[in-house]
Amino acid sequence: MRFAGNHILLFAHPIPGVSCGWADSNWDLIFNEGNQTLSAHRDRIIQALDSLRIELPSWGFANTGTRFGKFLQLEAAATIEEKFADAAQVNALTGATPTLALHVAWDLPGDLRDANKILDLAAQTGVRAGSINPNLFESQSYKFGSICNPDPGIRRMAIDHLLESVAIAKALRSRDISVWLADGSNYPGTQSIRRRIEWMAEALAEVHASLGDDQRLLVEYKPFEPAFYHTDLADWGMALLIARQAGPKACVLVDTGHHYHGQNIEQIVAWLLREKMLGGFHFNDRRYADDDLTLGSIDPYQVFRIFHELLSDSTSMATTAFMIDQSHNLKGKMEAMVQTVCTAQELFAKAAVVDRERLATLQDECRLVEAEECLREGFWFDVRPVVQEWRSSRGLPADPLAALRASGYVERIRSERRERNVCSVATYA
Ligand code: PSV
Ligand code: MN
Repeated sequence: MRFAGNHILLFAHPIPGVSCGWADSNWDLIFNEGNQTLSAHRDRIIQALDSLRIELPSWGFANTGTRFGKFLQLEAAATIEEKFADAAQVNALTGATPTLALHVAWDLPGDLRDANKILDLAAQTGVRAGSINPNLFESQSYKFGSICNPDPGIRRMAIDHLLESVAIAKALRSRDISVWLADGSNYPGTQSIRRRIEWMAEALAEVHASLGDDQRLLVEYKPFEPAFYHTDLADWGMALLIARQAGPKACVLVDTGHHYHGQNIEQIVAWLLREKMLGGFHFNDRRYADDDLTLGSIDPYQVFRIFHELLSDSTSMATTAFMIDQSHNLKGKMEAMVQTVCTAQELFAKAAVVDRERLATLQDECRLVEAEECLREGFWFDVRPVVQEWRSSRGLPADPLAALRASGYVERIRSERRERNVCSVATYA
């Protein structure tokens, strides 16, 4: 077994001949206990890594930008073929990303007519279509909202797009349709918050009725942006209520970047799990607003705590979709995606280390410091050697980032896509 040096040192025998007043049998006991603990940690990590599948976003491989402009990357993907190829490369390096989330407007501009092409790409690359994301925010018609727009004609257009998205998901055998509404208003009094709730409820009920038996409607909330006064679906409470009203196949999607500062996201996760309403995550990190930074780059402890809540619920892994939602403007997109998947695996492995049975006892007995230390044991445990061992035993590169660099993949796609990318800035993704 290969464990990090620091853990072995913790349980090392004393230097022979140097007496510290302890019998050798005491050291043996500690040494054996230490080894047992390490072996339990290792088993938990291996099991956890086997169970973690992370979905990549097609838009994460494309040139995207801020509202101030784009900084182009010459290797960025522009076609759906390129997005699948890039996703397949990440999957080959990490072994953990078998699906690709698709945004209908960017990836299936021909709607259902493009489904066969996607199925062919999935067969060629080994990466399946993942969640289907309708686009209710880019059309000029949606200036005052989509399914919450006061104009019934525009609401109809938005609902039809949602129904088309469900049909696309059926054709692609995708379980999840992820709905994010940019709807809202910028000034008090300019829209009826209450009537818009009713329009939203009507629309989502109609869309829910069209879902297949195995399909789900994931409802994503966001407190602000693009709307700056009120957002129709602003937080997890609103998302929970509207999803409940839509029907039993609707649940909530938690985008980690979509919260006010100081909000306790793991508590939201715990509630949604209790209510059996957690459908999935959009992973990213942020310092200020919806910054699209790399998962765990700002606050890895929070991601760890979210994973700890998930692992405290025995059914969560089967029902939760783990998806990345990051558009990198400065980092290389391929590198950033591989780095994100590795970070998710490491933080998930750390959460797996927590001895939750012991933690429950300590919590019941209100042994506060011991309970906190029991949790922190996972966070501070260096999981990287076991994660590497897991990768090697599954035929994967031990260091996916180094393997990406060594593969020459980024250089190759840069030279293939360079000419086209230099002069194309038209679309968002
Ligand atoms: C909105 O900020 C969001 O999180 C939604 O999930 C969109 O589909 C995605 O970002 C687009 O980048
Ligand atoms: Mn999102």
